[in-house]
Order: sequence, then structure tokens, then C-alpha cells
Amino acid sequence: MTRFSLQRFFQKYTGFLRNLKPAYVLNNLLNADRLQHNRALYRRYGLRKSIYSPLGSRDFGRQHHPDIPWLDQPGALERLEQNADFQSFDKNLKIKIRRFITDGYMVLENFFPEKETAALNAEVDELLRSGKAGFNYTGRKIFNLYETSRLADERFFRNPELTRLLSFLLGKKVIPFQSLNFTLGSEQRAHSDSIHMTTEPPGYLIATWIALEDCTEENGPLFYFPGSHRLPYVMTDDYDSGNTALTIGEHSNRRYEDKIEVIIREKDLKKQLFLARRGDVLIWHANLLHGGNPIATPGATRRSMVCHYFAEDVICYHEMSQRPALLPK
Ligand SMILES: O=C(O)CCC(=O)C(=O)O
Repeated sequence: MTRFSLQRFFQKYTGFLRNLKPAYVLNNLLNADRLQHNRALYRRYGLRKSIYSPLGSRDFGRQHHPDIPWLDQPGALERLEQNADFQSFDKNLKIKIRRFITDGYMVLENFFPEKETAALNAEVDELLRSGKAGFNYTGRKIFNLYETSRLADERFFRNPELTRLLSFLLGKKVIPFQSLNFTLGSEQRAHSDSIHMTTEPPGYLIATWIALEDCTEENGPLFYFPGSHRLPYVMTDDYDSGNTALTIGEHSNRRYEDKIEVIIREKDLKKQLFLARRGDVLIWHANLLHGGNPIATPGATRRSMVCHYFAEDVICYHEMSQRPALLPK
């Protein structure tokens, strides 16, 4: 089985193998070239294990490395005001960046012109119709469309203006990691991306959520909890994940989402809907709790694209499935 087909297999497959750590180790070995950069990083962060082994937050002990993103550090607002790049932004963007520190998200209204969102929607329809793109095992997500659509790749995933802003927010250059396209709302329960895409030091993931269609209360809009990014990161040791030496734990995702629901209740977090207009972009922090509202009108479409970015020069991994991230070559 080639490396590519094993990756594809994991995108569609939902059975027992998904739970087995050795299956991921095999996948790591088949993708050895995409893990070599970790040798130097493991040394830098004092991690003494094979780059092909399972990897989780427990490997870093109780004390995470203190070099977290600059805007997550104490005194970030003051440091921001002294930053020359920050001073070069327009007044409106400065306000949004300040709020990103406290709220964990920002919205760039009308960022993509209608011509571009219409072209991408037409391309998604055509790729789905021809079978060149398809949904993964969730039945809702088109994984890494940027690999088959130059438009999705160049204008949306690697958009220079967006990647510059994301690099500024993390204080390190970003690496475009994965994209997800939706034609219907995800109806995903509240979660933080950091359980799925994790870094050491923590916090070096950032995402853009792009509205390719207007969102209403009917078509399952995105929701988020402002300020929730400031809560402690919830990792597999913080809930009953079922994780063992050989398995990642059955229903780990459901158990995680149950835990997040408890936290939302206990902290009395206030949910906000993102009733986006087509072309709007929302940027969220690695630890902002968010999800997809139920679709109130069955069948109502909600076209959108999510792009996830890791920062360069940090260890990137997947806490829930306990494996190092295979960065694009
Ligand atoms: O678009 C949505 O409804 C949610 C997407 C999401 O939660 C994610 O990509 O992490």
C-alpha cells in the first residue's frame, strides 16, 4: 500500500484500526520524510523518544515550555503597542488585534469578494460531481481541497495577506497545515482545536473560518465562546479518554466533548453565533471553544472553508490520536 493510499484510507475509515496506536506508527514510518524536522525539535525541547512513536502532552510532563505565543504572554497588550509592525496596521485592524488578545477571535468583514467565493463554490460543486473530491468519514468535511483546487490553495489556503496576519498573531511564520470545506454546517459540538492539533510549546495553532455563503440561524452557523481561549488547555489526561499504551481510547472524542460541555456549564460561558456574510473571515485562537450549531432547516446549505496553520519551529502533534503531525512537504 503506498503512503498516499494509507492516508486516504484513514480519511474514510471509521473502524477498529483508527483506535490502534501501532497503525499510526506504521503511517509515521511510511511518511518518514515528513517527520525528520522533529529530530532537532525533540532535542531542543528535551524529548527523548523516537520521532515515529506515539506522542502526547503527557510526554512533556506537567511543566510545558514557557515560550508560548507572544500575545498569550503577560503584558501582551503593552508589548503590542510598542511593536513597529503593529503600528503600521490601520486603526480598524489594530482594534481587532487588541480584541483578539482578550476575546480569542477576530472577524475580517467582506475579506473575499463575491467573485472569488462564487468561483470556489462552483469549483467545489464540480470536484464533488466528478468525484475528484469527496467527504471524509464524517460525511461533512472535504479534507485538503487545496491539493486538488489551485484556487482554494492560492487564494484561500495560502492567501498572502492572511498568512502574514496569522504569522504576526503567533509571532512565528505559519505553515499552512490542512483545510476543510463544508457544504452543510458541521453540527460539531464545542471543542478547542488544541485537542486535535496540538503544539509544544502550547498555542502555536491558528485557524481561519471563511464564509462562502451567508450564515443564518437556519443553516447551522459557527458558534464560539469569547474569552474561552484563556482557560487551561484540556488534554487527554484531563478527561477519561481511555488512552492506553496501545490504543487511543474508544469514543475519546465524545468523552472529550462531554468534558467540554461540563466546563462550559461550570464557567457559565456565553455562546455567540457567527452570523457571517459571505466573504467574511473569522480567525480563532488555538484554544477558543467553538463548534457548529444544529441545522434548523434540514438540507439548508452552509458553504464554508476552515484552514488550520501551525507555526514553524515548534513540535506539532495530535493530542487525541497521540501522533506527531505529518507536515506538508
Ligand atoms: O464549521 C463549523 O461548523 C465548525 C468547524 C470546526 O469546528 C473546526 O474546523 O474545528
